[in-house]
Amino acid sequence: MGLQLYDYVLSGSAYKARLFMALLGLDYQSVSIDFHPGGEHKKSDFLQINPAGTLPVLVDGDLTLCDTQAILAYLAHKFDTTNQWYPTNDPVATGRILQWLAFAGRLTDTAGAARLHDMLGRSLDIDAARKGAHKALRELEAHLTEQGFRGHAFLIGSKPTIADIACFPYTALAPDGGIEHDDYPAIRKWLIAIRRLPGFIEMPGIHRLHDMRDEDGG
Ligand SMILES: N[C@@H](CCC(=O)N[C@@H](CS)C(=O)NCC(=O)O)C(=O)O
Repeated sequence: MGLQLYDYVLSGSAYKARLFMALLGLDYQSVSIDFHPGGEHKKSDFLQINPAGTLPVLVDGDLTLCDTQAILAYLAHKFDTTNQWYPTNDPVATGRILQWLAFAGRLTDTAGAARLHDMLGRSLDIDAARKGAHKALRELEAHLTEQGFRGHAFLIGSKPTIADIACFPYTALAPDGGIEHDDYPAIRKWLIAIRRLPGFIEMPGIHRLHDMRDEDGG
């Protein structure tokens, strides 16, 4: 059997896996989970697959992987013949990618949480979530501005890696949680660069480039 993804259409985390598989040209079977309103990811059948009760989950034969960033790393190692997306032969790039994969977790916990609050009525401290998201976006903006000075369009260099894929969805979806992009020009440019990648796919809330205002004239 091929790849299987436990999936939910509105999940930014599941979209990371869907997007990366599309960019790699991989086929997979989607197993749709009723995250909302059904809460199927917290029920016993799903908890046997992922005790953490989170989406997505990737199954490849005997392997079950439950963390989105781990899924991206696994897919890159197994299927990326170019060694572009996760160049583990380069210690500096590896360290930097792992740093941004951890940062992606902060985006999920802040911008992603604010989106759950605003879109699905999740009860949480929305002010803390938005404050944390803006702090993370300021860090991302500063890094991408520096990268721009070096002539680099992406987080690690001139080519996209799994770090970009991990950080993209909750940055792009931040306005769904009341976190606007107005103060982050370098981030807006980076979001467009990712949308330009061959094989890019959309999700609700992240449209294809031709639906957007193009900010750099391309
Ligand atoms: N650290 C996990 C977090 C993934 C995550 O938070 N997924 C969301 C869906 S986008 C989820 O399942 N949340 C459970 C919930 O809020 O009930 C990962 O990156 O895989």
